Amino acid sequence: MSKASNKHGGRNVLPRRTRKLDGQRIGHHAPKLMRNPPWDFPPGVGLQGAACISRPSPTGMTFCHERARIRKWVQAPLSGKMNKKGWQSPAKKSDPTVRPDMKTIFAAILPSALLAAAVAGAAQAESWDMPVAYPADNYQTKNDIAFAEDVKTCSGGALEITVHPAGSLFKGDEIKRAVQTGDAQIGERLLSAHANENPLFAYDSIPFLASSFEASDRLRDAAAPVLGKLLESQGMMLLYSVPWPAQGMYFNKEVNSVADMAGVKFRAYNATTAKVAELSGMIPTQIEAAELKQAFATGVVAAMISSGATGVDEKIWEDVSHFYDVKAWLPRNTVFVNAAAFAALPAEVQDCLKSSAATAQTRGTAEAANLAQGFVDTLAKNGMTVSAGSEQLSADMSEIGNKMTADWLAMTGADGAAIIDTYKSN
Ligand code: PCA
Repeated sequence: MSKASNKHGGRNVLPRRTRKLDGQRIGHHAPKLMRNPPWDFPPGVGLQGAACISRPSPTGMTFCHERARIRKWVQAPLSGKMNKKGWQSPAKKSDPTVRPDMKTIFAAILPSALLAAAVAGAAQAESWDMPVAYPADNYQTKNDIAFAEDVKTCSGGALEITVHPAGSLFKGDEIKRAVQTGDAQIGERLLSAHANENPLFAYDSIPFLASSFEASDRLRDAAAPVLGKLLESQGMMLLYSVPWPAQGMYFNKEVNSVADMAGVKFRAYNATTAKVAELSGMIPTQIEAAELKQAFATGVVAAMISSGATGVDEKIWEDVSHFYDVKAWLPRNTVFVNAAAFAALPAEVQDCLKSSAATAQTRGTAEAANLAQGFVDTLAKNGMTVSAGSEQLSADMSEIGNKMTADWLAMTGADGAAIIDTYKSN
């Protein structure tokens, strides 16, 4: 594997989300299609493994996807029960930019026997897209895939969720907005990365507040009502969250105190990590996991705070030499659903989604705890110097942590205080 390569190989094979209906930019699988107008959908189906379809959504996006998925989208209007954003509603024949009549499409792309079966099935089945930011073989993503399988089973096939790993459908920093607007029905996101929008999203990234899996679960429960309300106010519903192992510090040199960090270029994944960097004299740049390997390989950054899990995902020993297991906090990936898409489900499918979410939360948390030490061992086995860090480093970091906790409490007011009080009293 070359230095710049990473585990996000799927990005080369999975179709990429396309940018805009104005048509100048399009997923690399289907350059031909935009030379034809969007109503030339059937020829697009003939492209290698992918096709594009324009959806008259408020954001005016064109999507490219594997043919099977496109067929499902095309079927969706027949079910008449997709989300309320309008992009799934039946095409208006008078508007040439909208999809052609269903029968025309099916006649062009499916043999008639298959057509009959597909139309019959479309009356019940609902297909959802679940964009996630992390690689397909990361335990978080595997847990999401198991969740999707559970949902398919307990809904008797009425709801099928397709997990799109490694930012392949929406990039990490676009996922929350995509679910909010209904461009995706469900998604997983490191919500703390949206703390600039509301600092409450960073409840899981307060340094040294909850540094064990057990404490992290208690903090999650304490925060759930506030976080649930916050997501609700944005048109979404909280489903489940799974922690990352405790966060340590990666450097390409020995570091024994904050003074040793001065001037180092640092990869941040949220406002908290950026703040730690600033308070330690480093230079932060926010970089999604999918771009992380390249950023290290090309020298854009030389340090980060993350878990052993991400270090192993990215074969980080090819880029840095030291891991300090300071166990600063356990950030979470949170799974949430578009509220209108959820409301449109039959009651029994809603129940199925919720119970599968509860199972996923328990299963994912147990998996994180099981794997945590192994990740750190793998870093060491691959030649990295792994330690808990010097006393000076601990003292410096806890001083930074105290300041950041006070800042967070000041920014979040009564809601933040309620989370901490409930957490501490449980
Ligand atoms: N890995 C993720 C977030 C926290 C973690 O351990 C990342 O570095 O992007």
